[in-house]
Amino acid sequence: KKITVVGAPMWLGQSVFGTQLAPAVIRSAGLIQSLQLRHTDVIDSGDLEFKSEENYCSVDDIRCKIKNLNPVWEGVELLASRVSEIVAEGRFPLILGGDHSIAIGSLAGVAKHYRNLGVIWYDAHADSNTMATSPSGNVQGMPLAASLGAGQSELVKVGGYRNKIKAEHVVLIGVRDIDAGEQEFIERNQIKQFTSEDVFRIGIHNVIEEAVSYLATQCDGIHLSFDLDVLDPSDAPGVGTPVAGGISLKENIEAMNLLAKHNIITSAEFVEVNPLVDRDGKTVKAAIALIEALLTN
Ligand code: DIR
Ligand code: MN
Ligand code: MN
Ligand code: MN
Repeated sequence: KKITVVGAPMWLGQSVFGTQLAPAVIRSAGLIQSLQLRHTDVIDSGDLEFKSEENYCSVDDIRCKIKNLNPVWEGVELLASRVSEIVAEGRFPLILGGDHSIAIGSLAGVAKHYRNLGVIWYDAHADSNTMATSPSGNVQGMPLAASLGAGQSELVKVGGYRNKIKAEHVVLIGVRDIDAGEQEFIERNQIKQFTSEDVFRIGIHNVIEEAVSYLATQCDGIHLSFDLDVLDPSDAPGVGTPVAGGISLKENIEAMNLLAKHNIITSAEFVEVNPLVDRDGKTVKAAIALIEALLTN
């Protein structure tokens, strides 16, 4: 694989300061060198420059319902352009978040190059809110809905087009904290999901095999969007919104190994690592181990 690593140091899609530091911390823990041991062609294209000041608009403005809409929107537009260039160069984009709002930009950049892009969305959450259903106003909780064409028009039209992906080409894995509005959205759009309970019940191996056979025949590429909060907080404490009852690092590494064996992932992002709330660098190390497992061949 020819890999280009790009950092998307965003934190304004949620409220806990620190996710913007993740790309630099993950690099200094040795990610690039480790990838270069496995692949002859790895480029580190550095971090995008995002605004870092919170931006609240006046309370009577409808756009206020979405926290930091303007700087998040500008950031994801920038990421969409960069990711699109990487794919156009025939390279594999490995995107380091940043909070999960960046997935709007990643998908906008990638999906342009595919007719039927599939998405495997690893998360404790469903990220399917719109400003109408969001309990928090955080864009972090909206990227899947926005990419499917639902929500605030700026976020829906990133990259200059809408509906990056189709609902039938999405698989959620590890979900266990879904808001009422999200549940309704998932049912209405018939999005395939494997909850953390499903993973415990049928095993991660079967979950991945089912997800792969569900997507492989229909999709010409598959983007992996990996929110570290899918892991159990004991293995990944360094995230802004930890949820108990998650999947172990060991099982997630097994999942990445299986995806690598199938050789079907064409782009990937690892998001929501927050070094400021991490313990002993556990979450940073987990992210690196997952990336290494995914990108072994
Ligand atoms: C919640 C939390 N559903 C929200 N979402 C998170 O704010 O919309 N996603 N933390 O990763
Ligand atoms: Mn998420
Ligand atoms: Mn999450
Ligand atoms: Mn189809």
